[in-house]
Amino acid sequence: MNSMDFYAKAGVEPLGKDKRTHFSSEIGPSLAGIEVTLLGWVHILRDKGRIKFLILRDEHGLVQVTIPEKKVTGEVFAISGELKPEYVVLVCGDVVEAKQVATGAEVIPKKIKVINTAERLPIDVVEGKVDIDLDTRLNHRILDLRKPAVNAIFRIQHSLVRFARDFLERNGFIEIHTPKIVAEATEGGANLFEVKYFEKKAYLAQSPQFYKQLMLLAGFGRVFEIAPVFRAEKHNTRRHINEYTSFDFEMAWIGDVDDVMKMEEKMLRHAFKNTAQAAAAELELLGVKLEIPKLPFKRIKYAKVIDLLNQEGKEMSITDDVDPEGERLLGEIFPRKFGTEMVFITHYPLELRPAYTMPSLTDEGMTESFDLTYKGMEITTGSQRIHLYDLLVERFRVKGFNPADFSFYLDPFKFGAPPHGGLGLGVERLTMQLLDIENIREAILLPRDRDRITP
Ligand code: AMO
Repeated sequence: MNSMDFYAKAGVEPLGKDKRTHFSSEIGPSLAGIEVTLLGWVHILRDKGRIKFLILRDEHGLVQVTIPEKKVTGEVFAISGELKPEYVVLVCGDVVEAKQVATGAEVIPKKIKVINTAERLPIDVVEGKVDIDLDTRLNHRILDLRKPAVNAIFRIQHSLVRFARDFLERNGFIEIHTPKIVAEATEGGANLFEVKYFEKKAYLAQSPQFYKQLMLLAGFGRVFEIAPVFRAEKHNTRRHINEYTSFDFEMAWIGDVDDVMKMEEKMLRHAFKNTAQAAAAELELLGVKLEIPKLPFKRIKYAKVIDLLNQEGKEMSITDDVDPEGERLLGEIFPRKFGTEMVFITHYPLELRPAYTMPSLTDEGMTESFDLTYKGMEITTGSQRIHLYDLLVERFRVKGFNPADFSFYLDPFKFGAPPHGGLGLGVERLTMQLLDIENIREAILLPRDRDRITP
C-alpha cells in the first residue's frame, strides 16, 4: 500500500502545498476582507443547527471560525459537521469583523480540510471543563500540555531562561556542556543514582559543580550551563523531582561571594523584566502580574534567620536545616519584615555546606555561601569556592571523603587556580514560584519522580 492509500483509508487529506498564512493570534479587525489560511486543532465545536462555531487552536492561541449554512458551500458545511475535538484541520477563509468575539474578528471558511483525525480523548483539552487530578493529567501529559494555560507555563519558562542566558552572554560568560555520567558525588552521597558503566560503577551527575569549576581553572573566566541533573530524592514532595534543569554559572576573579550574588540579582531582574514583555500574553492568560524585583535584593545571615524562626516558635539551632514548615514561615516573614519576596540568606555554617565551599573570613564556623529564597522557597544555592589546594584537601578530609577518590577534581588546584564562585538555580523552582504553581511537577514538561518514568 502506498501512503496515498493510507490517507484514503484514514479518510483524511495530505497537507500538500497548502501553506499557513497566519497564526490565530494575528486574526483581528485589521485583517477584515483578507483571505487567510490557518492550521491547527479543533479546540471547541458548537453546533447550533444552521450555524456552527469552530474554535481553532494553534501554537499562538485561539480563533473563531464561524460556519453559517447560508454563507458557506454545502461541502464546507458538511465537513464541519464531521469534525471532532482535536482533529487537525486546515481552514481557508475570509476574515470578518465581529464585535461579539473577544478578538474582534472571525473567519468565514471557504475550505475546510481534515488533515488528521483524533480518537475519543482520555482527558479534556479545554480547560476547566472537568477538574482532573494531577496524576491523571501527567499520565496524558502530551494532551495536557495542549491546554493553552499549561502550554503557557513553558513559554514563560523559555523566556526566563532565554533572557537569563542573554544576560550572561552580554557579561562575558560562555555556555559549556559537561558530562552527566560521573565518577563521584558533588553534593554528598545520599541522593546519587548509580549507573552500571561497563565494568565500572558510575553515577548520574547531581550538579555540574566540579566541572564548571574546573573550566575556570582551564582558563575560561566565566561559564554557564543549563542542563539536566539527577537526584535520587526518596520522598515525593511538592518541590522535589528526580531530574531537574540546573541553571549554573561560575565566575573567576571574584573579590568575594557578594560578586556572585550581584551577578544573580542583575540576571534575574533582566530575565523578569524582559519576560514581562516577551511573555505578556501568556502571563495574562495565567492571571499573573509579574513583579520585577528591585535591586539590591535583601541579604540576611543564616544566624538571623534562625533567630526569626525561633521567635515564631520553632526550636532550631544554627546547624539545623530549615525544614519545609520553616520555609513556609519565611515566605510570610520576609515580605512582612522586608517588603520583598527575593531574599539572599548568607553565611551558612560549615556543617550545612559541601566541602568545596569557602569558609568565612569574617564569621567563625560559617561559609562564604548563600541561598536565594523566592516567596519563601529556596531557588538557588551558591558560594565562593575554595581555590587553595591545601585548604580544599583539608575540607574534603573533614567531610569524611578520601581525597584520592577526587584527584581528577583536586589535582588541577595544584597548578594555579583563580579565586572564583558561582551558583546553581533550579529552573522549575523559579518557574513554580513565579507563577504560584503548587506542585513542581507542573513546572516541568515530563516529570520524573519516585513513581513516574513515563511518559
Ligand atoms: P543545590 O543542591 O542546593 O546546590 O541545588 C541547587 C538548586 O537546585 C534546585 N534543586 C531542585 N529542584 C528540583 N528538585 C530537586 N530535587 C532539587 N534539588 C535542588 C533548587 C536548588 O536551590 N552545586 C550546588 C550549586 C552551586 O553551589 O553552584 C548545588 O547543586 O533550586
